[in-house]
Amino acid sequence: MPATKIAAKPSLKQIGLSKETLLGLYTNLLKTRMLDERFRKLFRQGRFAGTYFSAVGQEATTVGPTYGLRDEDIIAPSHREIGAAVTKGIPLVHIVAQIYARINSPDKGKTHPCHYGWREKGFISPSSTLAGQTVTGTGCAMGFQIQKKDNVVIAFFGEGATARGGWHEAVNYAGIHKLPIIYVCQNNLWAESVPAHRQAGIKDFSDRAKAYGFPGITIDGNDVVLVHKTAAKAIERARNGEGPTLIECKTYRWYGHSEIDPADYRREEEIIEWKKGDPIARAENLLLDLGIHTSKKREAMVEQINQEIDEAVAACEKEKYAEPEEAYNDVYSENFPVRRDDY
Ligand SMILES: Cc1ncc(C[n+]2csc(CCOP(=O)(O)OP(=O)(O)O)c2C)c(N)n1
Ligand SMILES: [Mg+2]
Repeated sequence: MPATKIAAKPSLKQIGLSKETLLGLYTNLLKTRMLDERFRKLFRQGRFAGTYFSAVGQEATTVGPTYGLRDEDIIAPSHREIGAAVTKGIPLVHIVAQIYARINSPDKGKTHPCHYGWREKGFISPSSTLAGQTVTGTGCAMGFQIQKKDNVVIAFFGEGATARGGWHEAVNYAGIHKLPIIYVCQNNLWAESVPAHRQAGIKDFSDRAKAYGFPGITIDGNDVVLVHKTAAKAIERARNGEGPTLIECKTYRWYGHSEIDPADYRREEEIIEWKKGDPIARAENLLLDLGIHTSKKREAMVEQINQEIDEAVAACEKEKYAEPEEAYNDVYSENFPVRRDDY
């Protein structure tokens, strides 16, 4: 009888990350997933208005690059970056208040759900115009370069946004000036109902970087270890003044474009196939194999996270909406610290 091959269990050394980093990544993945699923439920219950853009299935693409950043580093997010908001350390109560558009939200209820932002943690409130945050983020990277600071910017966007003119202008500028920015493309194969092959004549969106003179790489976006390590290298490059990197993370959104989209333009088999590669389950299995996690620990984590979410939701549901005059506050800044002629 042929000997059965037993797959060797990985070691921490082979993975190349510390136990603390792996547990940190996993905790943020789990928290993001639980918060996201809770928001979907709360929306269906009619507890907040508008819609909700779930990022379930894509968590590793945002948690991986954001974990370990400095407070001074800047995130330029789009509409599916709940994982970056959680991982950068925006308090849950601010995240929930943003979704509920209440006065205790950092933007005091000015913007649409999923436009998280908090100045203290360098998290820019995104613009609804796709790729708008790529332009603002590139401007922030220019600011760091002018100020001779070794901070970095991470700009997130979907593959659909890379067709926008502003996106190309921003990355071209970053390539010319070797700006400290990492562009993370979450290629979830769809831009609303438009499949990726109807959005571009290329298979890998990282190829776009070639035109702008900096490296582009395509990776499995559901492998949080790979995403984190790839981003860490790009961050180091940026801090060393070597310029931008484009990282394309292949991933998949499990649900509709937003909660009001039944997503019936997708084949059931495609969804089933991608769910098999669930980034949270993959991270969890790795930790179990490494012997640094147990199902009992998971239960305790789930209980604690649920309690934190319950408290944040209860606090926000008690809050008021802003008065209409609030629309005029915090819109323009009198304070422009960077002088263009210093450049
Ligand atoms: C300039 C502009 N066009 C259209 C929209 C409407 N819109 C919002 S998200 C979206 C799809 C974006 O697809 P992608 O960039 O791949 O991100 P994903 O939603 O898949 O995460 C569209 C068309 C918009 N916000 N801005
Ligand atoms: Mg997309």
